[in-house]
Amino acid sequence: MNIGITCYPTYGGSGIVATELGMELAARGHEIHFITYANPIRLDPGTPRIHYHEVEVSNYPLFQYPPYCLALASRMADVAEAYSLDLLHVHYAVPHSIAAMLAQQLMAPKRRLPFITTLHGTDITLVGADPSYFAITKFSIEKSDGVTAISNYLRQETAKVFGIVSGIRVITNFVNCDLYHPDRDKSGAAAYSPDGEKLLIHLSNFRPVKRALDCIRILAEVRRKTPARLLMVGDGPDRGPAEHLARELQVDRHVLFLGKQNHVERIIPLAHVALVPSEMESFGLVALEAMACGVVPVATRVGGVPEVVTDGEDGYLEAPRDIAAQAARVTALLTDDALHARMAGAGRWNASERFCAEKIIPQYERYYEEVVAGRVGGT
Ligand code: GMT
Repeated sequence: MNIGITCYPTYGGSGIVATELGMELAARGHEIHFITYANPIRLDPGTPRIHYHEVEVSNYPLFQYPPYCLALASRMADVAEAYSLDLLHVHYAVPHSIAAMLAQQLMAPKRRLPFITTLHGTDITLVGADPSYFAITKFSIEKSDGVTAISNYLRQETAKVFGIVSGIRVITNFVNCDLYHPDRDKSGAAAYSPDGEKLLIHLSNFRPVKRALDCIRILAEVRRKTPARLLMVGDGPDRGPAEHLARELQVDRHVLFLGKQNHVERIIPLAHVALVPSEMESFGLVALEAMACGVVPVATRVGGVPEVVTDGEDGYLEAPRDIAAQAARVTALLTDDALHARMAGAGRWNASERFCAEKIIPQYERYYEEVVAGRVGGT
């Protein structure tokens, strides 16, 4: 198939899922056309059957806000025509779904161009529910030829927020289990922990919803009981405040801020525990990536996370903001090797059995076929 994919190309789970989906589909023989304003961060443009079409937004003094959505819609229609796209698949409803709907209308005099919207979370729970975006987001979801949600939780939220009750297919996020795998001796950890302390890791876009500062608080608690170091991967608004808090709590020598990293699969397996203290997650991709790498997630019991992490079996779930409870779980995992090995093994097993790319990508392929054949109605 010839598939157009649009996503936010920056650091964020929805862009990562879209990029990895595109690369998996290309590996299975599809021609994949990314239509975005920048090269998605984890995309290797040299990959066979991967094409990248940049959306340029021209500016003019009259425009206080350059009309990105319009530029995206016309680029989508151009690419669809030039490369005979069978469908558009957009990740994150706002504004990609609206742009796809316009592209479809631009193409309508020539031929049918179906589009699928994948909902990732804040497009429904925050942005889409904002009164200024509510009606247009609901409209574009309803006009989509297919809609997928990354968890059952998000499908239920979409019903609650938008009253859209049918026609949403749950296709969960996935992980490439060959790329993300355990590193049993963790010898590379010495580069980050010369004294041999076990590593904790946090990866996010450092937005307030991720509660990156809680990771610093958890580390300070854990270090009262056992040595540990923390790797903070990513960047965003809470990075500065987290650095400040580390100095305040006098753990700054034990925290390394690594910034944005393109190959997290090389860093995650070096850690023992992944901290995912988010206020909200519709899925929790980082928890899954950690499990695939044999790193035990200590996460929060929010949104779709319980669909990924089984509490007490392959990770722990605690209430958001409960630093003492999360720190106690981390301490137990760092001080009890048998417990850690058992949970790390269960995580790797569950990640491969339930969320491996080989299991999930065919679900997208079947859905594409249904949508192209017109067998899936609008919502
Ligand atoms: O977290 C966000 O601000 C938006 C979005 C993103 O682009 O990173 O994250 C959502 O999509 C991820 C990938 O599907 C999920 O793993 C995250 O749980 C989800 N974030 C939220 O629901 C807060």
